[in-house]
Amino acid sequence: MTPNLDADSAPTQNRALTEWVAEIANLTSPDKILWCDGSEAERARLTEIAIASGTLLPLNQKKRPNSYLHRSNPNDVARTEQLTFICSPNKNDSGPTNNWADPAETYARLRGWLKGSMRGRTMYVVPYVMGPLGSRFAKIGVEITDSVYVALSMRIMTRMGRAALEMLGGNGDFCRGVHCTLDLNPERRLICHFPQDNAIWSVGSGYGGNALLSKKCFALRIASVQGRREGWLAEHMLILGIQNPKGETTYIAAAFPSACGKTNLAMLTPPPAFAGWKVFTIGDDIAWMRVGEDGRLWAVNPENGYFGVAPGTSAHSNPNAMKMLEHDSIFTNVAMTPDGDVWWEGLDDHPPDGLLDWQGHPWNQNSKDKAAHPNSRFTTPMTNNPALSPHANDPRGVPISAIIFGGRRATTMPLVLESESWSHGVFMGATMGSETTAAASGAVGVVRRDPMAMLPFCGYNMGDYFGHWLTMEKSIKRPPKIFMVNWFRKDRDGNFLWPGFGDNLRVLKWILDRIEGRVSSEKTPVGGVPKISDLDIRGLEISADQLREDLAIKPAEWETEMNSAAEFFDKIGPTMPKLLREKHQHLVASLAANGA
Ligand code: GTP
Ligand code: SPV
Ligand code: MN
Repeated sequence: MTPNLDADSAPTQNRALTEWVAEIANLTSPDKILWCDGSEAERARLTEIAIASGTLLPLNQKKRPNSYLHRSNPNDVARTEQLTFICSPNKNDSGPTNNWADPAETYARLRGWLKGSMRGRTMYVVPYVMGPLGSRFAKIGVEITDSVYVALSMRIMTRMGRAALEMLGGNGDFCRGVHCTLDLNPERRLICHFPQDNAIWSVGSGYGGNALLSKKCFALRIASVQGRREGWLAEHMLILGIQNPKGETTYIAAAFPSACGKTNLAMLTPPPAFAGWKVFTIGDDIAWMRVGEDGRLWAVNPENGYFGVAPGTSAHSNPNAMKMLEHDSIFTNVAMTPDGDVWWEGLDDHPPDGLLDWQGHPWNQNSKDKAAHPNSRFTTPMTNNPALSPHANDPRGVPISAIIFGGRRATTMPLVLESESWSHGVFMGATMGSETTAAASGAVGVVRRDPMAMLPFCGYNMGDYFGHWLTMEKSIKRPPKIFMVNWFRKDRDGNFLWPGFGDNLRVLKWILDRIEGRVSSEKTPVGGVPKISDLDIRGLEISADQLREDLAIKPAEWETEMNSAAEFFDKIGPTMPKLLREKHQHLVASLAANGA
C-alpha cells in the first residue's frame, strides 16, 4: 500500500512536483509522506522523532538550548569523491576531472536499489529556496529524503518549507533531489548528478555534503552548469564585507578548498590594533555571482546556515562561531562531556575528564585517536552569527571588489600574491593546488591541483569551466581584482609562519589598499607581493625575517609548481584554453630568466 499519493493532499498545485513525488513514492514505498512546511512546530515534532530513534542526542539544554548531537555511521563521515558522478549525456561534458556514468544506466541501477527502500520509513518532501527571497538569483530545489537528520539540517541550511512552494507556484521548475540512506553500506553508495534533468540522486550516505543536496550537489555541481549556460558563476567561495573606520564597506569573495579557512575568514574578529574595523559575513561556503547593470560582479550566498568544521574552532580562533553555536545547533561527530556539552580538539587545551568520543566510547588523553572526528561539524542558522551582514538577505546581493584564491600550502605560495589582470587571475585560480583535508575521505595532507577550489564541485568539463571564467571578462565591465593568499606556509621546523585567523585582516587590508591604489606592489615573475613596510603589522609579534620568508618567491619551488600545473593542463586536454597555456609558457620562461 502506498499512502497519501493523492495530489489533493499535497500543499502545492504544481503538477510536475506532485507527479514526481508520487513517482518516487511508488518506487520507494514509504509508510508515510510528510511535506515539510519549515515551521517551528514541525521542527519540534521532527526533533522528537529524531530523539526517539537515537538519531539526535539532546545536549545539555541549559548550556545549549535546542542543540543536539548526531553520531553518524563511522563509515560515513566525509564527502566521498570517488563515489560522486556527473551523469551528463556525453562523457566529454563531465570532463577528465569528474567521474562519469551513463545517465540511463545509472537511473536504472539506482531505481533498482531504491525499489521498496522506504518501506517502514517516512518520506520527507523538503522544498527549499537557494538565495534571498525575491532575488533574481534565487532558485528552488526539492529534496526527497528518508532521513529526519537531513530534513532538520535542511531547515537550518536553506530557506525551507512554505516559502519555497509559494515561490514555485503552479508552473515553476525546481531541482529534483532524491536522497535515500538505504543501509549506509558503502557498496551501495553513489552521489549522482544529472545536469540535463536538473536532478540529483544520492544514495547510501547521510553525510552533509553527500546528503544535504542543496549544498555541493545543487548550489555548485548543478548550478555551475546553469551558470555557464546563463552567463554567471556558481563558486565555492565565502563572501564578506570589510568596514573601515570611516564606515566604508568593501565586499570580497574568496575560494579556498574544503577545510582551508572559508568559515573562519568569513566571520573573523579584527585584531585589537584594528580599532574601528568590522567584518560582516554574507556567506561562508558558496557564492552565486552575476554581472549587475553597473558592470560590477554582484554576489549572493544561496545558503541560510553554516555547515562548519568544529576542530580548531575556539574563543581565540573564531569567537563569533563560538557565540553562534550557543543555541539551536546540530553537532555531528564531536565529543561529548559528562554534563552533556560538546568538545573538540582545539576548543581549549584541557579536554575534560569523562569525555565520550565521537563514536560514544569513553575517551581520555592517552587515547590514540582524536576525541572529535577531524571532520566533525556544526550546523547552525546564519541568523545566529553575531557578524552577519545586514545585506545577507539583500535580493540584489553585494558588489564584489576582489576575488581571492587560496590553498593550504606548507611551501611555495606566499602569504599574498596579486594578479595583473582578470585573465592572469584566472590563470592563478586554474593552477592552484592545496593539501587534501579530512573533509573528503582518502589521504590527508597530499598536495593536489584544486582549481578555484572547485575540483570536486564543478559539474562540467574543467577546461570549459576555465573558458567560462575567461569569457566572463567581456561582460564584467568593472571586474574585481584577483589575488591569491596562503595562511598555511611553514618554517623549517614545521610551524606556521603566519598567525592566521583574525590577523588575516592585515592581508585583506593590503588588498583593499591595492584596490584603491594607496600602495604599490613588488613585481615578481609570479605576481605582485607586498612591500613589507606596506603590511600593517601593528601589535603583531612577527620578525622581519619571518615575514620575508612568508612572502618569498623561490624559483625552484615555482618550477616544481609549474611542472605540476602543466601535467594538470595536459590532463584537461583539448578543452584547455590556449590563453592559459600561453600564460603558463610565459611564466616558465620568466622563471628560467630569473634563475630557476
Ligand atoms: P569547508 O566547510 O570544508 O568548506 O571548510 P572551510 O574552508 O570553511 O574551513 P574552516 O574555516 O572551517 O577551517 C578549516 C580548519 O582550518 C579549521 O580547523 C580552522 O581552525 C583552520 N583554519 C582556518 N583559518 C586558519 C588560519 O588562518 N590559519 C590556520 N593555521 N588555520 C586556520
Ligand atoms: C566541504 O567539504 O567543502 C564542505 C562540507 O563545505 S560539505 O558540505 O560536506 O561539502
Ligand atoms: Mn566547503
